[in-house]
Amino acid sequence: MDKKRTDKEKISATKEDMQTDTRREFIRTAGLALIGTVFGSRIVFADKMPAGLIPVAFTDHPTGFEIPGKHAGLVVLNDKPWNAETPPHLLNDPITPAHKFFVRNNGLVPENINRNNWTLTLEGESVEKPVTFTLSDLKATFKPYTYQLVLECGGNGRSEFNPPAKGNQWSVGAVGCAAWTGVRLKDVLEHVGVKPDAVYIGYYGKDLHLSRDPNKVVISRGVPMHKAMEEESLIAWSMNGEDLPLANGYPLRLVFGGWPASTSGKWLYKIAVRNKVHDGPKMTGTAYRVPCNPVAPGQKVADEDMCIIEGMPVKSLITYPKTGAIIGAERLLKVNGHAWAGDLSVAEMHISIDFGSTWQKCTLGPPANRLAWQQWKAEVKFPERGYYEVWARATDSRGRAQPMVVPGWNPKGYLNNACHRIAVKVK
Ligand SMILES: Nc1nc2c(c(=O)[nH]1)N[C@H]1C(S)=C(S)[C@@H](COP(=O)(O)O)O[C@H]1N2
Ligand SMILES: [Mo]
Repeated sequence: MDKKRTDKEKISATKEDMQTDTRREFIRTAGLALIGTVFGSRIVFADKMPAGLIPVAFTDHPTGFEIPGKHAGLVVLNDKPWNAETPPHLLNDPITPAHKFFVRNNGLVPENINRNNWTLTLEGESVEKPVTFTLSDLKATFKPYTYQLVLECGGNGRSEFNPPAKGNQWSVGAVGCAAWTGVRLKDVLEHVGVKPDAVYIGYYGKDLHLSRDPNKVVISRGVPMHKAMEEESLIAWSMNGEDLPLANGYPLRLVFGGWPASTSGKWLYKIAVRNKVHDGPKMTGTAYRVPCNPVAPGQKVADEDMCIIEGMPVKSLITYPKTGAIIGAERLLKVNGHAWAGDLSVAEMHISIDFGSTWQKCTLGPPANRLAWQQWKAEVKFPERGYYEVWARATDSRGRAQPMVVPGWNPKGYLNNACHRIAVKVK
């Protein structure tokens, strides 16, 4: 990177720029493709490489900025608002520690939070009567539950779409699975009384609009009643047995496992029970909506042909080893990671070392509870020295597998569940 660039400029240098750079670099050194080498290593299955595939060894990018209280290895995409993703090798724990949990903020973190006077109000056309709880009311009135739930940003993987989609250029790390403790939204809704015409809930959080205009709502999304009424849908005050981190919604947030994490409202102070699909900011247009039917890349899509994203698609990560691993003469590698599938579970897990020509079945564990991610592992034997990629592919309980290439283009670059790839060099 140009030494003359200021820190500010560096922050705004998006993944997009870097990828374009790496792509250009790859094309400039196109001899590589012919010789079939990467960083001095022969690409062993070069004959199996899909045309135009950029070796994953070229797509790494540096970090350099930090969010208070978060692991220094998180990749900060933006510092106003804070947006940071977790590189896959830092997601190796079965339960993601708070300091490694990704951050996606649309506005500014609220200031001067006092948990002692924090309240949550239930209101809207479809509640019997508005009710306000203090945090201690909530804890005293309802039974607490703890579930391990996957939160994944709907835009995770956005950086791979072409034509590029605007927004944070997430690679694969806008995901985590923590143990959340709170009360069931269902119990609270049943307690306050919901009218038969209730369709949706919508949340309101205390974060500030980037303009600092207190009248502007940053984001207000929600879920249909059937998701709101699931046992695992929580109003949570704790992550992994401790207070929520400030960046992740302290002191109170919603958690809807398996749905776009944008439904899991942070700094929660109000829930509206609606008699129609909630219409807060980021519920309409191209926000968290995708074409109901596939479209050609770059195509304009009419508003009525866009559908709200609900359960996230099946996906997996290789969390060990880190991409770029060098293997010795034993040519043996233990690989492991997680797999998840929105509202479903993961039925099978496979890996490939020959660009998807053949697949090897992995050992796959059960989820700790519904909507938690599952751990998988495998042992790979490489046939000879050279450059390889390990690709991981999960299949959900309905038989749908991850695509090897980026799936259906959509205007905002959501739902990229392509196979995760890591680079491996065998010495
Ligand atoms: N109040 C509020 N809630 C929010 C957001 C926000 O900007 N403000 N961002 C949403 C989005 S888009 C995502 S992906 C998740 C991210 O949760 P995390 O920061 O705890 O990882 O929070 C969601 N809840
Ligand atoms: Mo998100």
